[in-house]
Amino acid sequence: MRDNGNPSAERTESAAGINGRVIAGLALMFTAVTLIALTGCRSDTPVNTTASQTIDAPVRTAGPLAFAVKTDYGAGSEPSSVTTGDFNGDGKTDLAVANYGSGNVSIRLGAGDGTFGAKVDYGAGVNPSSVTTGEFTGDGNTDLAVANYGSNNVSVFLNAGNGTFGAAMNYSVGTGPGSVTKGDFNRTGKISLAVANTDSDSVSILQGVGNGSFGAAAGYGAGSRPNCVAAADFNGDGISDLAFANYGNNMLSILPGTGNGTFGAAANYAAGASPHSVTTGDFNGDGKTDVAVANADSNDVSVFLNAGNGTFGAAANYGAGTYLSSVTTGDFNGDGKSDLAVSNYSSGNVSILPGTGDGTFGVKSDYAAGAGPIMVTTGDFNGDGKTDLAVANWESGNVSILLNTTDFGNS
Ligand SMILES: [Ca+2]
Ligand SMILES: [Ca+2]
Ligand SMILES: [Ca+2]
Ligand SMILES: [Ca+2]
Repeated sequence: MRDNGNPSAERTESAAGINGRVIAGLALMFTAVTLIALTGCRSDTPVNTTASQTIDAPVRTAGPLAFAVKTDYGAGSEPSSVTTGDFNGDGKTDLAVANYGSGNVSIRLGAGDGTFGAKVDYGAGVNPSSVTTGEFTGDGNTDLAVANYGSNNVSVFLNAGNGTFGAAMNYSVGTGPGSVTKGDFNRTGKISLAVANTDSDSVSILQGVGNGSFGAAAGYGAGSRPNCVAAADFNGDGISDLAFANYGNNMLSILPGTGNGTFGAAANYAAGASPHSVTTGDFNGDGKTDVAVANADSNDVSVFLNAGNGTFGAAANYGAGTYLSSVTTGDFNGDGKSDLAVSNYSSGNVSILPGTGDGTFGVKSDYAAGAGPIMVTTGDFNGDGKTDLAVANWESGNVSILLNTTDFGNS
């Protein structure tokens, strides 16, 4: 259906289409069909947060979901991925953005009132496709890892403790890495990295040493064109497993972790057309981690409920906007139930699908982002206890911040 040729060549042609010609419609078509293939992935590991939200949060009478009109902050060229963390340790949530076109990562420190300070850029590899946070050294400061699609490596940036980062240390992975996430895959208490290699149909595991360096990558098969990887414990054995969105064969793949840093054979589940992003959460409140996948070509989200042993039933599908590029979880209306946030690349907005708590989702509501939103992530940017949104807009070269203004009611 798509991406049968050389993806790098397609992306080069696409970039030329955007930058070299003034044929907006054609450029948009190229972008939507090819560029988005490389990201749109929730690269954090939200399972713990989601579980605590679902189980521990007080049940409240939530008002209608509402977000303020977006505020935009400039990024580099073709921002492909955004994540959040407290990089300077002031208790306020900051932003990290990977820029595909400019080969760097942009940091903006949060002021705590929903606004952000000036952008500081750090050079990464060629065509960064994904950024995640982790504590790689044990000093309590949040570090960064960036997957570089064009240079087939991962750049690790160590935090000096004040929100500034040292020069990148680069580690080779497979071909065309499209996504990076973290986990303790060998139960050493040290954070390792899992990288989905979109062009070599594999995952690379970089074992964390604990001092900020990583051991050589070990590779495993991961389906056909894995574009996004998420780590979570699906079978409840206390060991991190991996989930992949594979747009080459329209499958969700689950790789069980063995606990020594290796993984067992993949189990595959049918998703919609061209799944590009995967996230995890407990959608029915049974304490077992479920999965949601955003399907670009079928314009819907596939929700897979965990049978309890790490296997999944058939997907239930929920429509969102057009050309879904990413999905993540959060409790946006304060009812203690996990909801879904989806970025719609071609519609230029974000859809929120409210969770009912029984594993199903209600009618979506839409909120405007920039042009070509390729990834949405969450954070509380103004410290009011309500989960806000940050959206990386590929075509407009910025990040949209949408503050949650929902009336959570009395707790
Ligand atoms: Ca901060
Ligand atoms: Ca569940
Ligand atoms: Ca909710
Ligand atoms: Ca907030």
